[in-house]
Amino acid sequence: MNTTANNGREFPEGFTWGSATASYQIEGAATEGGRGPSIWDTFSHTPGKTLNGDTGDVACDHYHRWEEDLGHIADLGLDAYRFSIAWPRVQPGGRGPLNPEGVAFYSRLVDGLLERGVKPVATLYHWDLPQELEDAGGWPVRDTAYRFAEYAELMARELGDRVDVWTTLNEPWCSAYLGYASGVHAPGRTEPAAALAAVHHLNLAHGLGGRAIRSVLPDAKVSVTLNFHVARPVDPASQADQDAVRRVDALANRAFLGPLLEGAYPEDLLRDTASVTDWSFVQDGDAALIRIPLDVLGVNYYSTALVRTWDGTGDRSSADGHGDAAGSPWVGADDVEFVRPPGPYTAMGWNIDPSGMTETLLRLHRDYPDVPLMVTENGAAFEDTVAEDGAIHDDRRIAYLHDHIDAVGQAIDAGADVRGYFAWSLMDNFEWSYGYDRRFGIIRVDYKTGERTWKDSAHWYRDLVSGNRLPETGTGTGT
Ligand code: GBH
Repeated sequence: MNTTANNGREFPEGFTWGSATASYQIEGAATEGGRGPSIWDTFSHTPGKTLNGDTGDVACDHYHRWEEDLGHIADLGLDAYRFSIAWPRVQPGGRGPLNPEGVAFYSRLVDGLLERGVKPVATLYHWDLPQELEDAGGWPVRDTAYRFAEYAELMARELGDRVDVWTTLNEPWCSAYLGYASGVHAPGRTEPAAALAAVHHLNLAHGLGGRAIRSVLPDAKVSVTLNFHVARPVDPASQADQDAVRRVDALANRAFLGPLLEGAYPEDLLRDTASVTDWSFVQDGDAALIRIPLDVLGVNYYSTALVRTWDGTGDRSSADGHGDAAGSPWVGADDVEFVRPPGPYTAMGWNIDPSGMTETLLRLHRDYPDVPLMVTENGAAFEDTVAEDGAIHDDRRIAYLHDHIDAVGQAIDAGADVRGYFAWSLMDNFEWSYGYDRRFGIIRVDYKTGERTWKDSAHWYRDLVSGNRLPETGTGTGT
């Protein structure tokens, strides 16, 4: 809360410190224990879809090494651990009865966390849709939302009373626009209208899923995690550039905040996308189904964007961070140009701009003052080098985490109700279309041996967590 010159920054008592992972990125064991295929199995096994053809078949082998990983979580002293449940592991075809062997895996994990005094924060959907549901149409199809609600209810029955926070979806922006518009994520479709239908059915899945959880557990804490885009205009004085900012905000942020928290899609979003779809997939009554009370809103934050309206002349830059995708994720915003923002950058090519974290938290606090916030992901990939003695001096990651946690502290000082912070990620893992090439972990994973090694950032984070205090500076320069 208070900043003192030399002692760094104290966080409010009871502030939750955690770290996060996701099922497909760490578990491996893709065909074991009765697990069915997900869209990410299909996608990653399709030539050309991921860097080096990497797949999540083995990943960090967390499915077998979960107990060792619990040990690291306990040694870090984390208050909470955010993980996701692989839908195709517990309900292989996305419908029908649960697979007891899959459920048992998560049950053991949750019990293991509780035994170590760590709160389980479970996400029901972190992108691994059962392939059979995609074969039936995927998220552009309304029935998928009902299948999700059924799955959510079954899991609430199995783990409900032991899970501290239930998160319905992780980053529906990615599921909808990267999965169905740009096609750089599974299932790799490039159909703009379908992407907007996916936006709606993901929102509907949240509402139906949250209601299903509460039907089993009336006091369950229900949340959803969104990834926020902070877009800034190239020329703040330009009306056209300001309009580009508004359109990005509508597609990326308000397409979710509107229905989830205000009960309607923004008018400007409907107007901006009118040439793509008439939104007839939105049925009477959906608004009421989607808007359910949120116990906490999860915020994932990584970087900012710089945008302008392309005037149609000169070379168009495409700094969307996803290379030469077949399509654009920015449905109906073809003339919005993403300009490479000033650095420094992480190994993802994303710019480092902690001010966007403070801005996001304060905006959400201003617009939804009654909704507690939790930073459910923040972190950075860098090219880590292993020193001769085996140490990993990841100063730049420490600096990144330091500066972003400080930015969270600034938002708290300014009045935002932020309850916790989760570092992405507990360990290096399958970074989606970038495979194993990009490392976000505070713990290194040797993919040949499976060995886990704490990076300097893990030691640094453990000290921070134990003191509930951010030291004045991180080591390194952040460049
Ligand atoms: C999260 O996605 C995921 O939840 C997690 O699974 C993943 O491993 C992690 O972050 C790291 O990628 O295009 O240059 O403007 C984050 C996805 C990252 C997508 C930031 C939008 C904007 C950067 N988002 N990105 S840029």
